[in-house]
Amino acid sequence: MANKVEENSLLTTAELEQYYREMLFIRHFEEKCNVAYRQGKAGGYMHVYIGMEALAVAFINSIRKGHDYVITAYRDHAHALMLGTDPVAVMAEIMGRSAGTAGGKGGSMHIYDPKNGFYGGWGIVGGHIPLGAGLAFAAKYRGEDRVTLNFMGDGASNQGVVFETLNMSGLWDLPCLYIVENNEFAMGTRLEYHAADMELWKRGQAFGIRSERIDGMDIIELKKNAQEAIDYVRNEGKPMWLEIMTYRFAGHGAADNDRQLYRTKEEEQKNFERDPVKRLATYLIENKIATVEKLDAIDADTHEQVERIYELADASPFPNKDEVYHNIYSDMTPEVGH
Ligand SMILES: Cc1ncc(C[n+]2csc(CCOP(=O)(O)OP(=O)(O)O)c2C)c(N)n1
Ligand SMILES: [Mg+2]
Repeated sequence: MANKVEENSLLTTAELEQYYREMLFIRHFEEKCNVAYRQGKAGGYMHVYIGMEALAVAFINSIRKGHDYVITAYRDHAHALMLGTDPVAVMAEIMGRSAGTAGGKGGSMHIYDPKNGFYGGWGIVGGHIPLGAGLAFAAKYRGEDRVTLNFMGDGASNQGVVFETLNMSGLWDLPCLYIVENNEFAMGTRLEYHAADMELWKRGQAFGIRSERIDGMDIIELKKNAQEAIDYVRNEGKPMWLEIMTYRFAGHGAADNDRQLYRTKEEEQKNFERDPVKRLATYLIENKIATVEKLDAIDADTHEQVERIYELADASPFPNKDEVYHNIYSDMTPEVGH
């Protein structure tokens, strides 16, 4: 039977445990990616989602998976994992192997899996925002009730093309949810050095778009707000702009080894206390929804899963020379009724 806590949060014990498991799975997956990078098994650029796990978990659990569309920038592993992309294919892509989502040609920044509604994985800051609006336009034009989740960073939200896209979205009522993952940094540039107005949530308002700022570290609150926003976009057939307050726990990318050049250890420590995984663990234990032993078992289990994923990805060969022109371009036109 649902207890008081569950009634308040409108989430069941099973859902809360699922989100805990998913956030931990992403965290262990990302930690393993960092290991792979240090081993020289992942090349190029790689950016992990540690500290931000609640965002992908809350939003992607609030859509119709495989029906709705998702697009994001290069910090993209978690979005694919949450949409149901084979985790071995994600890890193999990061390691440049033929079992990867793009046969090992895209790498970490270009995970792509349209069968699961994932349209990438893009490296040019802000470049994918109009592409996401295009997905939303296609859905509207075809009379489909699909929602597009268009994720971007706080830095990306300064790009000129974002404002053009918002104008068209407001003008044409595109069913697109813009989600600004405000992790307080654009590479080594702090928010206060890159944004004239740090209240990024206001930016949608200029285009008549409903706009809000939401906490991104409390998965219970976030899940409720994410569902409400997605329902609004789907039911009203209108865009929405959200700023989600989070923090990037790791460096910008795997090659960023000197975070103290742009932030202090004290600041980091203060923000690590906002950890969405620890926060949910405390909530589950204090409210007697789960025991410490249960949470430890989930931790060990997800850790073990990731180890196996890594081994399978590592067993996949590098692409053959004759595959060099495969998986380079993709027709992004969403298939009708996929
Ligand atoms: C058009 C363009 N300019 C610059 C870069 C270099 N660059 C890569 S990531 C990044 C910072 C983006 O920060 P943000 O949008 O906040 O995303 P986050 O990395 O925090 O997720 C920059 C400037 C780029 N990839 N594309
Ligand atoms: Mg950022």
